[in-house]
Amino acid sequence: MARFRMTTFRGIITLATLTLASLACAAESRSAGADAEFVKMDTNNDGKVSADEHAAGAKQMFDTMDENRDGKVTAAEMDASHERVTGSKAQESDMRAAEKIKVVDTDGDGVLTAGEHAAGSRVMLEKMDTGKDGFLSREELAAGHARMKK
Ligand SMILES: [Ca+2]
Ligand SMILES: [Ca+2]
Ligand SMILES: [Ca+2]
Repeated sequence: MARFRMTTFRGIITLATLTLASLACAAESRSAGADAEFVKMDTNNDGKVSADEHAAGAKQMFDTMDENRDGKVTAAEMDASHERVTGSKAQESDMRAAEKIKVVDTDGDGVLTAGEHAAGSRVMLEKMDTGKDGFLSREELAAGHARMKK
């Protein structure tokens, strides 16, 4: 009887461990994009992204998107870079590149300059910095991403 109970107990533990593991896994894949981005931006590895680190990360992203290096990012370049980075075409559910540009395109010419992109990412940082300490925590970045996807 004792033996039977022990086996049942072990079975429950195993089940619980498996469930936890798969939950953690699901959460991980959901926030993997934000997490990878966070690690990349947190260049001094202090666990938070400063305004400077965020600006540097945004600049890097801009340069990656600006394929022909003319200092401007067009909707086509943005779509192409999305394909390069993710390996798949932008989904219907994703925001169109033209719409993304419109959000920060202050002079409304449909093209993003480095200045417009920098200003836009500063606004984004302020919006995501819900703790208002001037830094982005991992959680704030993940939450910001989750909000953007809605
Ligand atoms: Ca940092
Ligand atoms: Ca360009
Ligand atoms: Ca513009």
